[in-house]
Amino acid sequence: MRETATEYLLRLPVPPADGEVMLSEQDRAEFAERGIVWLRGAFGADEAARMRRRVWARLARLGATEDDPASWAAADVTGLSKAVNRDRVFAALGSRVVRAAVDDLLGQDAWDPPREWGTILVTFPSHTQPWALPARSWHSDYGWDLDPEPLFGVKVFAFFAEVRPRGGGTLVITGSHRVVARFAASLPPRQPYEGHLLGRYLRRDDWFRALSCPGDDDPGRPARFMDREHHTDGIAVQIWELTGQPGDVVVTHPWVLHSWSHNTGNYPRMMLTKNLYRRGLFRPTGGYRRSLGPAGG
Ligand SMILES: O=C(O)CCC(=O)C(=O)O
Repeated sequence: MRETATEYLLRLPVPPADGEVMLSEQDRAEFAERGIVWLRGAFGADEAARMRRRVWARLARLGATEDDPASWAAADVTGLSKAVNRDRVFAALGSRVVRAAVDDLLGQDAWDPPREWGTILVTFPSHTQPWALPARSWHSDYGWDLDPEPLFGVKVFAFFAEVRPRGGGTLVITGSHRVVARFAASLPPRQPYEGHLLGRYLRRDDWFRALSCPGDDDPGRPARFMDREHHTDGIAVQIWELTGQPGDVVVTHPWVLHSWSHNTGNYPRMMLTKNLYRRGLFRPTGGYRRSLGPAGG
């Protein structure tokens, strides 16, 4: 086992000497430390506008129209993503910039661009209560039983409408991938996968315990978690709200814990998210391989 969780996750593929490199050294360091990389303007504003038009066309069938905010509350967006995400307008998320950044993180030719580029996340504004930090929904979409190296995937978030602070953008716990890695490294060999073990491990720390405590309606709660870092055994964690302009993309480490958030803004939150995996991770018989081995094959 390596000495620190940081070290555990630092080994990204070495960029090819002659190929295109999208991420700077600083981006790579930020990804290793905080688990997040920003790609501003990763696809076109015009492409984002086409995505919005596609979503509004579908929403119109549910009774919600863009120019009538009073019509938004009644629209049930369940199933919206499945209904439209195969539309080719969303393939714009797989832009040259995004693919090159994923190449930098997973390695060239180590992953297959997906057929569909995402789940569409729409949250209408609600002003019935003040914006609050959720307690219960923090999770990662990837199991902690995956081998951390080589990096087994990345989770991509994209904005196709402007998302302002408190406008429903996904909340992420920066640095949490390292906490998950440290947890995974602390387990005995062949530990059976039990989802609750990670939650139990996190709650040993006051900060994580307070975060997941329901009914904490202290108005200072968001500031406690979002305005400063907390150090848990030497790893800095902090909650960041993903905000951005149409065409911006955020790539996160697959173990970064995240949650939905309330939209107390004035426009629906419109984002896309896609979980990408290293090639060969899934078995043809179902489930994923716990380890791909040093060669990743
Ligand atoms: O609605 C959100 O922003 C959260 C999305 C999420 O939890 C996920 O994609 O796993």
